[in-house]
Amino acid sequence: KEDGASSASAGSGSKAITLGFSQVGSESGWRTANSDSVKSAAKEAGYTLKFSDAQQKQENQISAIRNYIAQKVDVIAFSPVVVTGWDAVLKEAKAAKIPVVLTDRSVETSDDSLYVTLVGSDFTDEGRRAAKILEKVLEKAGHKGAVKIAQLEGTTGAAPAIERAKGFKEVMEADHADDWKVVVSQTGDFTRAGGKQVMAAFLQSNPDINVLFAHNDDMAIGAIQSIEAAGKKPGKDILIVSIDGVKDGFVAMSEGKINAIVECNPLLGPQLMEVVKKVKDGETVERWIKTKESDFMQDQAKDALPTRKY
Ligand code: GYE
Repeated sequence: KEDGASSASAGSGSKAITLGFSQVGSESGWRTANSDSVKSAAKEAGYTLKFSDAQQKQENQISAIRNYIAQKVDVIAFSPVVVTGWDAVLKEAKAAKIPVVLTDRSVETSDDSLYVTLVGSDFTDEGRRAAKILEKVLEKAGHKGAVKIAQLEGTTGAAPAIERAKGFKEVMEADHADDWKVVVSQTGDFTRAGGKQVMAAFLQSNPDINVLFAHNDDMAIGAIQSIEAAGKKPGKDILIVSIDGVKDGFVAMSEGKINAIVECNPLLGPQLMEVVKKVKDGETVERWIKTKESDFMQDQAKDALPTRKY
């Protein structure tokens, strides 16, 4: 799906920048906010943006990138759906002398020269923060006894799924080896429908689950439907921690259904445009431009909700 150029204001002067952006998809509230941020920041900066949505398929992203190379855009930016399998197309971009900026998600590559920088969050740290905030949630709920955790993973092979699981596990194994256990873990592909379906199966196979760690709010929201359908209270019978901090996540938290949220900021557009300009001008940029974010407990939800920007 190609939206084509969405900025008409760039003109044809020597300063005009054409940016080709290949988006993962439109799987979540986070993604929608991220796409909006990229589009509006490009417009603001006066760039010509070529934007395409890969519908969570790597082959679509690869062909979008090939298109941008053929169109000789100035810079290519993309948010890779999974971490592996990019070397060939990135080498084509390099051969065409088109710099590549990663946004949001990272890639695994043996050749560091294949991309200039990553603008995005530290997902391993988000996983650690999720485990740390779960400690507070358990304490607040006065929870005693075994902690039986269900994990809803993001898209298999995607950086945020791999790293959030890793960070969470790290804290769990270091500090809670005796009392916490992930009893079931499966992908819900970062979607509500996925979260709902997988949680329903979890509740069948493991009715004694008392904690849900969801890699994003959308899957948590889907899971809440299945928890309620099973006659249980989300946020009470099953304590829920998720990641992102989208508006619907905050709504669920203010209703008492999510216990805590680790924020992951999708508003990467303005930073991306800055970096694109520097890269086009041949300036050196940091290898990883990290996003700053916070954590929220349920009792902060009502106050925070009106100020949430996405
Ligand atoms: O958490 C999820 C989205 O890559 C950080 O992708 C992003 C993740 C985000 O679908 O909601």
